[in-house]
This record gives sequence, C-alpha cells and structure tokens, in this order.
Amino acid sequence: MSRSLPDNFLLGCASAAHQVEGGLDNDWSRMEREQPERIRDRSVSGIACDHYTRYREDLATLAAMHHTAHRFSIEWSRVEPREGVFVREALLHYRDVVRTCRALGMEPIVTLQHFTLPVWLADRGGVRCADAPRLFARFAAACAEALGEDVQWWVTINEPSVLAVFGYLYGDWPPLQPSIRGFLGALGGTARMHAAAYRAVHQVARAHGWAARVSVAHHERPMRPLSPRSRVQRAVAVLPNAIFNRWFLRACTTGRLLPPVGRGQKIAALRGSLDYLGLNYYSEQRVRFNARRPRELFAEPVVPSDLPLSSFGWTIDAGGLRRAVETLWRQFGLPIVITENGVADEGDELRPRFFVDHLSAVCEAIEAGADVRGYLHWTAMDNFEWAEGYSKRFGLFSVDRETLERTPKPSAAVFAEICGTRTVASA
Ligand code: IFM
Repeated sequence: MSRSLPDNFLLGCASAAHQVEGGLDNDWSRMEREQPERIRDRSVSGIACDHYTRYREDLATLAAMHHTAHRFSIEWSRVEPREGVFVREALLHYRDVVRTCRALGMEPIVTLQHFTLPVWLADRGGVRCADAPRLFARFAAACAEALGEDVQWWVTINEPSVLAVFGYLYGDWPPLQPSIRGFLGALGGTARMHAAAYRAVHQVARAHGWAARVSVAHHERPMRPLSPRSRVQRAVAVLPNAIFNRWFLRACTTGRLLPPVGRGQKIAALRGSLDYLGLNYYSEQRVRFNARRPRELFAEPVVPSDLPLSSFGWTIDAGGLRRAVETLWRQFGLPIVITENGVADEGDELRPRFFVDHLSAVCEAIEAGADVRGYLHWTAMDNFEWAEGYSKRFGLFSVDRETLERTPKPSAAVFAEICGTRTVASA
C-alpha cells in the first residue's frame, strides 16, 4: 500500500549548531573541557562535523536528495560572544545559510536557542536570570533583522522541558544544578524567554511587512502506565505528563505561569504565542509507580518487552507518533510541523523501516484530519549527541571522525525516495 503526502509538505532534516558546527565557546563546551567525565565517551564537541565551514556542500547534498526544508539553529555565543557585542560576520554567515537553503529550494526553519547559552549569560543565571527574556529578545530581534524575509518559520527554544529536566531536575547538563526549585524556575524562565522572543520576531517582521510564524520545538514524550488497568499506575503517569508534556504548551496558550511553576500570573506576550506547534517526537515511555524515584516524580521508566529499541534504549513505535500528532491537534488545534523525529541506530539497520513506518503514521494522522505541514528528520549527519558524545548515531550520513568525510547510509536513499516522490510505499 502506498500513501501520498500533501503538496507543499515540508520534508528535510533538522540540526543544531553545537552538534554540527564546530569551534564553539559556550556553556556546553566549557563543561566538556572542565568536566570530561560528564560526557559518556569523554569526547568534546570540538570541530563536530565542521558544518560551519562546509555548510554549502552539506546543504547541496541534502537538496540533491530532494529535501525541501532544512531546520538549523543559530548559535547565540557566536552572534553575541560578549553581552551586548554583536558580531556582524556571524549574522552574515547565518544569512548566507538561509540564502543557500532558499537557492537550493529548501525552506529554512530557524531555531534561536538549542540547549546552549553564551557563557556570559550562563554565569548570570542562564535561563533563570531575570534579565534573560530581555536579552533573548534583543538577540532574536538581531537575528530576525539579519535573516530577513527569507525566514518564515521560527523556533524560539528547542525542547524547553528537556533543558529544564536535564539541566536542573537531573543536573546532568549545564548548569549542573539539580533541584526541583531550579527545575520549576527553568520552566518559568524559558516560558518568559519564549514570549519575549516571540514578540521580538513579530515586531521586526511587522515593521518590514514580512511573514513570520513562530513556535517552540516541543518534545512530546507521553508516559503511559505499564498496567493501564491499575488506578495507581494510571495516576502515576498524570503528574509527569502534565509537567513534562503539557505545562509549557498550556503556558503559551493561556498566557499564564500555571502551577506548579507559578500561581497563574499573566506574562506579557505569552498568551497565544504559538503560531504553529513544533513537535519533536522520538518515543513514548511506559512507567510504573516507584516510591524511591522522586527525581522522576515517582514514575519509574520501564522498558516494555513488546517493542523494538533504538541504540539509545528508546522504544520504537510509529503508532506513538500518530497518537502524539492526533492528541496535540485535538487539544491545541494548531498546525503541526514535526520539527524532529529520528532514531539512534548504530548500523542503519532500523532507520529504513523507521522512515516508512513513521511517515505512514504521519499520513494516517493527516487522513484523520490533523493539519501537519512538515516532517524534519533528526538528523542529516552523525553528530555530537550531548552527554552521549559521539556514541549515538542519528544521521543519514556517517562522518569519519578523522577526516570528517561524509558517507551516505542506505536509509538516506530511502528518505530521498520519499522526499522525491512524496509517496510512502509500505512495501
Ligand atoms: O540530539 C537531540 C537534539 O538536540 C534534541 N532532540 C533530541 C535529539 C536526539 O536526542
């Protein structure tokens, strides 16, 4: 059976500056240098994929594989390495990335913050700094001015809940500060930053008469009770789902800092601050009650025996993507762009099938009525996977860590075929 994707449906890959560009100096590279034990394989991001200098060839390769969109992030520490000092060459670089995308027929989708922060802001309290919304808005406005009308799709912050969980609840990522209070503060801080940047990008666009659609890239990881018939097990999934999967989106729709982060106070520009919904989906999680797991809000993750696993240990279930899309569409009624979906797969054995199953699931959700505008695969090249270092391989291309030579994997051709024909053939 084969299914067709809608006309104008965006298809391509997503990436993040710190993971591919190389040569960065931010809170992450500082941690990699000063606390190497924090990275599983003790690697440093270092030159990464040297995409900063090779972006033209890399983008041309993707366009030749019929990609029609490309998501990338602007590295704040390059553009504003010291507070208030903006580097024109860096902005011109990103403007050229955008123009290159356009010239190659790929719609650019630009992320303003993807996990990393300039060290000067990290040292002032990072996303919890009271001044962070103003500073982020100033940076966002500078980017919007520089990139101009060629960018119509913006993502303010990538995965705010993931940043809050790993940086503050677990304390495994910068700023390495595990505390519930810090975690809630980080959620509130990123919501304020998003609102400020949302307004800044729209102000610039309006002043010039440009079109702009602004959102976040929301990481949806639905927690499902291991034993759905047990009331206790069902109850244990409620709180983590409400906080990890819904708090941020509800804040953006209601315009309020809802409990447990705030008392419902209104935040200027937060209400209605999603023009579309950017969805990063990888996996659902089965959970069961465990009184000794307060860090996970007593919802212990359990690996189910009935689903295949990625090399990250995450379950692979395309039905989860369809459920996520349909649920978010039903609850929020916003057009959805799948801003990330992918699989860690050492030998590229899982990925070809993964594409067919996950894109079929997207087609099913569309047939059921969901307004889905695009699908961006994570990611084009094997890259620096945060605390996992270079040990996890999400790419369509492998990258030789000595020569940085890119080699396409078989799945790259499978995705190219889907992009070229806009058809997903399940055989
Ligand atoms: O590599 C990350 C990306 O930076 C954010 N979303 C999940 C990806 C895979 O873990």
